[in-house]
Amino acid sequence: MWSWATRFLLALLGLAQLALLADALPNYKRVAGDRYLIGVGKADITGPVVEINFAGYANTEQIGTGLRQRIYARSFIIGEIGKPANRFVYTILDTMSGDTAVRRGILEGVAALGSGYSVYGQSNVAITGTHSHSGPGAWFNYLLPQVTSLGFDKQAYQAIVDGAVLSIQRAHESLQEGYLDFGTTRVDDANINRSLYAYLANPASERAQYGDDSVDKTLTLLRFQRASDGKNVGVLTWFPVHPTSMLGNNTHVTGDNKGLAAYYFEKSVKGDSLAADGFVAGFSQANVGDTSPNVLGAWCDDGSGQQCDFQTSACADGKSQACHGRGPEFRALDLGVSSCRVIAQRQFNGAKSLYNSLSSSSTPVVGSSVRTFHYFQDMRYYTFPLANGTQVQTCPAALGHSFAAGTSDWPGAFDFTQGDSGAPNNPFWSVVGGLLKVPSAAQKKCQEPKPVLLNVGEMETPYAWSPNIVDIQAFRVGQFIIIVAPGEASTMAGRRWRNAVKTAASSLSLTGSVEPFVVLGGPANTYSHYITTPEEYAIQRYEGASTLFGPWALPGYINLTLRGLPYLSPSSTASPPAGPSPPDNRERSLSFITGVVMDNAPPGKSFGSVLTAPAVSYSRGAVVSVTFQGANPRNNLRLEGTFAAVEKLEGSTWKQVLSDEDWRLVYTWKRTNGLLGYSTVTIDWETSATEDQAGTYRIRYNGDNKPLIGGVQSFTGVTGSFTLS
Ligand SMILES: *[C@@H]1O[C@H](CO)[C@@H](O)[C@H](O)[C@H]1NC(C)=O
Ligand SMILES: *[C@@H]1O[C@H](CO)[C@@H](O)[C@H](O)[C@H]1NC(C)=O
Ligand SMILES: *[C@@H]1O[C@H](CO)[C@@H](O)[C@H](O)[C@H]1NC(C)=O
Ligand SMILES: CC(=O)N[C@H]1CO[C@H](CO)[C@@H](O)[C@@H]1O
Repeated sequence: MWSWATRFLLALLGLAQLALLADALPNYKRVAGDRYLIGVGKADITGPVVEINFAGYANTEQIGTGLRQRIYARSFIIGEIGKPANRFVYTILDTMSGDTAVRRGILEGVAALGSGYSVYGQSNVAITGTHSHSGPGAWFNYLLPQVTSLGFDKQAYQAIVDGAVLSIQRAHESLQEGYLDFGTTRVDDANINRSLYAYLANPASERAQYGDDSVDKTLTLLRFQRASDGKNVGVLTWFPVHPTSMLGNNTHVTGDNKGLAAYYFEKSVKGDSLAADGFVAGFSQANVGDTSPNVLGAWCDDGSGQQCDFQTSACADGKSQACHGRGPEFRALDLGVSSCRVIAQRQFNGAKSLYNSLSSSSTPVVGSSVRTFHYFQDMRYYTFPLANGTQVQTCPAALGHSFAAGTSDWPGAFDFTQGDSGAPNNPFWSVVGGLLKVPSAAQKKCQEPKPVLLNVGEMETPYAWSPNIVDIQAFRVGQFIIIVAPGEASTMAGRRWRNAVKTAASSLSLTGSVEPFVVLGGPANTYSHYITTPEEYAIQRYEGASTLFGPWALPGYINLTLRGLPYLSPSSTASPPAGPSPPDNRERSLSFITGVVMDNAPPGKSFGSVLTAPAVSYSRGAVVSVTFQGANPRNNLRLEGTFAAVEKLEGSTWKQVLSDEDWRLVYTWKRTNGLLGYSTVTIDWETSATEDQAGTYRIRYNGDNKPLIGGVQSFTGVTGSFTLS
């Protein structure tokens, strides 16, 4: 019998052999870092694409009519070898934000996967959103963001939860030994500061450290490389830009500029000898608060040809309704589609050239330990000292007057308190609007100089309106530290937060002799709106007005993050006390969202009948548009599947070449007779001279109809063939 020591030596030899094998492959540049367990996974989270309000712009009229691009959860797992407890999951959802209800559902779903998954829990799972403004809403835990969506929708919620759980399962099943390395690059033309007036309130000496950058221009990329053959399995990037390229009147689901950048990246490595099958590209959000993708600035659409007022964003009429940020392609009146493509492309280009350059120069992640911490903190009157010793406190959540005005990325749709446009037609608001409470004296004082418009933190009827309890969380792998922010930090807020963590990490020797590297990701775990610096808060533009917990919110978050930092020490085996549980509003949430009653086809037609056939031929660059007799897509979300497909004739068989995943294939549903349940589906294929081959094609529509009585039935419709040349 061999002793355990002999076996251990043999095992080591085995590993060394594997490493030699990989090093022998000519194309792979071995990262000289330490080994970790790494895994990546992606899954579909596309909820109801019609008849549900979109999350982000809080525009009641922005209700889904279809799908341009399916949305996804992308999960990344990093762990310590041989120590299952020391591991974390970083999930990016193509949604407006992380959320308390969604995170609870995901943790429950992961736990239900069985004993191998018991290592994942509160401490080590981060649920972040890209902050896209072009996907279905109605999944929020708290009342305020439910107002515009008319409440909570189980189907919308469950689609996100199930897809996120599946992405984590896939990442877990793909766990293997590998290396991590990272690099940074500048992406200069994909974001600007939309609240420069507030930014300029930060001290000149502090701003001077960042030159002319009133937003962060740095994109950070973390590369995942498996040890077995040196292939890359994924990348995780951080870059701050609002995914508001798609405008507030777009009604097709997309992942906006982050989801599209991820799509471009994943497509670009298909078939690449350095990339593994199933490669996942995550484009995570960073200190997004005051950034905009509308890089041509904010202009008054009132015929005046003027820029919006620098201080207030108002136009000549004294209001900000006419003020709109302009994306690079703002002249194309296509609901932001063209601008979105450009901003996505710019992020993708930066990330891809950085990825390519990592083969010759990158920073390996070293120090084999992985640590995490998480705790819940009640932000109501948390008292702590500033650096100069002055005691300050955070406050119950509240939103100020400028919140109602919205931003130059999209003006506020209605003023909640005056209830003018929009509000009277909102049955949800009719029920809850009367419950608005005036702020207590302590709250008023605490929030100064914010004039409180919505005193959400002191309103618990019929259930909590906004979070008072937030997630404080950070991860560390080697010298790489991730702050998981429960809100949208402004540019300078993010810098201060990262700098404070970096300084403290150094003085606590969390990363040994290697310099710590800190990123900030979010909005994650719960959506607590904005986080500005105290100086920006004093200005009370939209971002300051939306900083829920008062002027000292940022110093408070920094204090709370630093409090947890010792748990990231390689020698730490402890966790902080869990803190108070946030309320679970999933079962008590109101909903005025009605389900599908029935679908029918008019006499002489059946579901899937072609109503508008394609032409005989098209030249590349043209739009192929066809229409079918349809049914409500809420009957079956077809997760991991497709409503629309382009099929190409290859030999004698039809092969699917484009699906809902593809940006250039657009699915639109239209109710044509509400009483009788008739509807149509239009599928538009925006063909491309560079991306599509000439050939013979046809278009397929997969649908599901709901009879008045009985179960949902699937059907498919297919057009005749046509040629593309
Ligand atoms: C959408 O909004 C933009 C910006 O206000 C406007 O220019 C455009 O005409 C609108 N499009 C539609 C179809 O309403
Ligand atoms: C954070 O605040 C607590 C009091 O709540 C204080 O004891 C601690 O020193 C503060 N930490 C830092 C790093 O300022
Ligand atoms: C400490 O700093 C804060 C924020 O800059 C300031 O408001 C306060 O007056 C300072 N306290 C003292 C004692 O200087
Ligand atoms: C560096 C940067 O993004 N600067 C922009 C800040 O925002 C103003 C308008 O809001 C632009 O004019 C600057 O170019």
